[in-house]
Amino acid sequence: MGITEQTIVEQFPFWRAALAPKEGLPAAPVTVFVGCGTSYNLALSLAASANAKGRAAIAVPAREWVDRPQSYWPAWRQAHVVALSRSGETTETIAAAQASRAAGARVTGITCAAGSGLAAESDRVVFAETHPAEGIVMTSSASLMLLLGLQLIGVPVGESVVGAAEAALAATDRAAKALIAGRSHFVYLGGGPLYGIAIEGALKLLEMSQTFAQAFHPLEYRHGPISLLDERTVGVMLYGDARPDDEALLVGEMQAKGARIIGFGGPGDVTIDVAVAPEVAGLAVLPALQLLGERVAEARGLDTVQPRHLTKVVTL
Ligand code: F1P
Repeated sequence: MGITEQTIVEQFPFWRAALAPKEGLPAAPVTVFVGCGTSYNLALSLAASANAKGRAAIAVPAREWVDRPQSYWPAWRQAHVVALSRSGETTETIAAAQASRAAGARVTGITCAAGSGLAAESDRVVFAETHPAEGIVMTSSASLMLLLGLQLIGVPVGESVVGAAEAALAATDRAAKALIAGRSHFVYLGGGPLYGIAIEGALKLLEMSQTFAQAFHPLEYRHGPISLLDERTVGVMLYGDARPDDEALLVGEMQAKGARIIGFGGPGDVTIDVAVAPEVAGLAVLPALQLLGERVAEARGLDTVQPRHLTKVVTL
């Protein structure tokens, strides 16, 4: 087993260590989740989850929040900012925390690096210890920061989620080889909090395997992007709780046009059970999506420890 795969399959003890309940985020007119790359994808998912819990929230790429916060929220100085960064050293994310505080906003940092630059720029730091072997590709830390973020917005995360994630990972691994054989175009579909998770699944796959991957809200896919679908396509459907029947119809349409589908929580050529409350479904499927990237890379003979053009931390 390669090092990246180890950080995926061995992440669950770190989840269990992070389960202790946390004090929630302070009240604010708006909560702004910022980050870069994977951390931004997590921000997207968390903002959707926060809104569903009654906390007005948006997600903004860290550099956008530095350069033009007024484009994202008119009363941006009144925001509570939650900055996510595994390394705590990404220049744009530190700058977002600094700019927020300079404008009078308070900042909560979510990180896997307690003594980092982000920690120094945060009013409160929420930290989880991650797999020590994690390298350039963010795996275990992504799941952990999502877990922490869910706790901070009041979503209960318990042992049952950990078990469900382990089961989804194992089931995905059993299905992966046959599912991806001969396929080179991957489409991830998810709505609400699962949209950020779909984007993260696509990012993981393209970072690890240099394979074309895109993500869409499920029914948006029919409005143009479906023109690329053919017998080279794998569809990854993250079924939501709002309109699973419509999502299943879309899956049928995609299959009829040649796609092979892995359905998390609903029908496909392969179905992966996601036996958890909808508000933690994204967390439960994330390790399985990480492993899918690893399996595609493996099939292409690519090294996921040194992915092309990528570094662990992006600084300016
Ligand atoms: C953000 C990030 C990662 C990506 C790569 C470069 O890092 O974009 O998502 O995998 O390693 O940096 P961080 O701010 O979460 O440390």
